[in-house]
Amino acid sequence: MLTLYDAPRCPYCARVRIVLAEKDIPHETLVIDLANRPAWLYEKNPSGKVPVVEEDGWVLPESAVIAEYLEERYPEPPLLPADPGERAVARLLVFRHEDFSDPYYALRRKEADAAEAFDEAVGVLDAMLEQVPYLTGRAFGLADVGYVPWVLRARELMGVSLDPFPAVRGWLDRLEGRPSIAAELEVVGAFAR
Ligand SMILES: N[C@@H](CCC(=O)N[C@@H](CS)C(=O)NCC(=O)O)C(=O)O
Repeated sequence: MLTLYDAPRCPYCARVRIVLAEKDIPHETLVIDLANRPAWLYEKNPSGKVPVVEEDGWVLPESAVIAEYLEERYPEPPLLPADPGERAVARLLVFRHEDFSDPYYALRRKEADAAEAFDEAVGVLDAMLEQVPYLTGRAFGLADVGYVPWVLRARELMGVSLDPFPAVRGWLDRLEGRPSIAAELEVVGAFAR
């Protein structure tokens, strides 16, 4: 049985929750209180961060690596395109996620000019989504999973308006129709209340 060491607020954990839900992978969840972290977490991940997954005593940290592991270990339904070039482009987006998350965290820290910088980063996604329905390309997949937790939190918790970004809004509408993302929206809503 796979165990996810999880924190509901954590968007990196959300990536793993979404992949587990999409693939309907049997698992148990152990919620970690990040404000009062158990010492044993550092044995599983020296950085002390979540998410971490564990399967039969084997542990793996890092959300993007976990997502790829789950994709290979549980290939159905696929979350990467069949075409190697399209797979590479989806991976590139996840690899460059900090181009998006850096302005997101700057906005969360209320740094000067952060709102403009974050809008610019959302604008980059909007331009991509004018060309293709999903960040992963023609179908939903790991690049969408890689970004949606931050976009949901920006909209729901940080008051970011997506009105100027119709392609992002259309993408979110499509994603919110998926049970995995609807469940994540519930998680975010629970700590917004
Ligand atoms: N690169 C890591 C980042 C994970 C991460 O930053 N998790 C946060 C919670 S959202 C955490 O555990 N923070 C505790 C800390 O930084 O000490 C991943 O993708 O899994």
